[in-house]
Formats: sequence, C-alpha cells, structure tokens
Amino acid sequence: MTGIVGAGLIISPFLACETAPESKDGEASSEGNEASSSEKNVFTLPALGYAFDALEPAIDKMTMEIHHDLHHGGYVAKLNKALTDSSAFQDMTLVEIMASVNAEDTAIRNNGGGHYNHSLYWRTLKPEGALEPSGALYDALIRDFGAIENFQRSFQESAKTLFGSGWAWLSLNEQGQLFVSTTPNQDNPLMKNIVEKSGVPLLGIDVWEHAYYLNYQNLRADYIKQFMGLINWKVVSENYASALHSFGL
Ligand code: MN3
Repeated sequence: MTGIVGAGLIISPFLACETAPESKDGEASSEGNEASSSEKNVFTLPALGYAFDALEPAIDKMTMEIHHDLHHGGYVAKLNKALTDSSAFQDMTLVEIMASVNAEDTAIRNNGGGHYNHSLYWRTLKPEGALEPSGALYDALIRDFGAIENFQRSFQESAKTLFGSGWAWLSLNEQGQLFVSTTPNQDNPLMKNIVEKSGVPLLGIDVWEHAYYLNYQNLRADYIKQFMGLINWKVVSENYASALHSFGL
C-alpha cells in the first residue's frame, strides 16, 4: 500500500495518491480512470492501510468496505471524469485543485473534495486506538485551545451540531494557529475560494450518515465519541509539520 508512506513536501500524504505516472487503480470500479492515463492527472483510490474490520467495534467492517470502496472510489472515478471534461484543472495536484476550485465548479468541488477528505480520514484512524497528542502539536493545541479537553469538546461539538452532511476539522491557518471548523458536503478548509475559514486540515471527521449509520443509526454523538478513541495522533502530528512547512513557518 502506497498511500501512507509519502514524505516530504506540502501535504505529503497525498503525493502518493495523485498523479501516479502509472496509475494502478485497483478497486473501486468504474470507467474514467483509464481514459486519460497518458499524461493528464489521474487520481487513484489509496489503499486503506489496514483491514476493513480493524476498527471494530467502533466502526464496523461493512461500513468501512462500502465507505472506502464505493463512496471514496466513486469520488475518485467521478473526479477523473470531471477532469477530462474540463481543462481548467489539468496538471494540478489535488491540493492545488482544492486551492483553485470555485463554488460553481460543482463536480470538481464535490468529487475532488471527496477524494481529499477521505484520503485524510483513513490515514488519521488507528486500529489499536488513539495515541495522545504529543510534541509540537501538543504544545500548539495547549497554546490555541488552552487544554486538550477544550479542543476535544470543540471538535466533538462542532461535529455533533453540524446540520446535514459534512465534516468537522482541526486545521492550521496561515498565521500558524490551529482552529476547529465545519464544512458542508465535501468542502474542506483548503478551498479558500469557498470556505469562510481557510487552512490546511490536519484531522477531519466525516459526519455524513454513510460513515456511521449502519452501526449507530441516528446516534451521531456515539460515533463521534468512538472516533475520538481512534485518532492516530502521530499522523496528525505529521500533518501539522507538513502544514507548517507549506506555510513556510
Ligand atoms: Mn464519507
């Protein structure tokens, strides 16, 4: 699995799952991917990095299978299709697409966002349960929220009270401050032309019903609570370091 290893520059995790010269789109069905594999951007579904049942009982196997292969896979296929239909975003990285997309670019906005958001989501979950925030990220959380518990409360409350489908985020802004925000649908804080508070997402929770409904039905708060126990803070710390680097901080 290649999705997780990327190192280095801006938002490194995603380098591995974009513009693959030889895209090896394994799963997730769908035409579109092979259509333009020669030189244009072709995005691929990153491997999950752990077994579908690895997050049980917090997140069940069937939810993970459907969510990764069909939902995320669908966003990837539709993103590739949208990119072949429009010349505006050719040859951009996924992060560049996020930064350039406008509200009216519906297909790119929804499916590019879907691809970015889910790629982040899988990576920041850890089968054996959460590690604690540590190092520079720990210090920054204390600095900007006063206490880890304050961050947790704000993040969970945002996720719980977001109306309809969307995401709650922990992000870094260009001043180097951490903040919690929510976005509807598949928007994310990288979409600076669209969102109110822009930044680089470090951690995101998917509160679309497809993320939890099989197991939790309408009990979104229970899913959120369980999610908090799965966060891979080591990966979130890496995202923080990458985000600082991307702002030249
Ligand atoms: Mn989802």
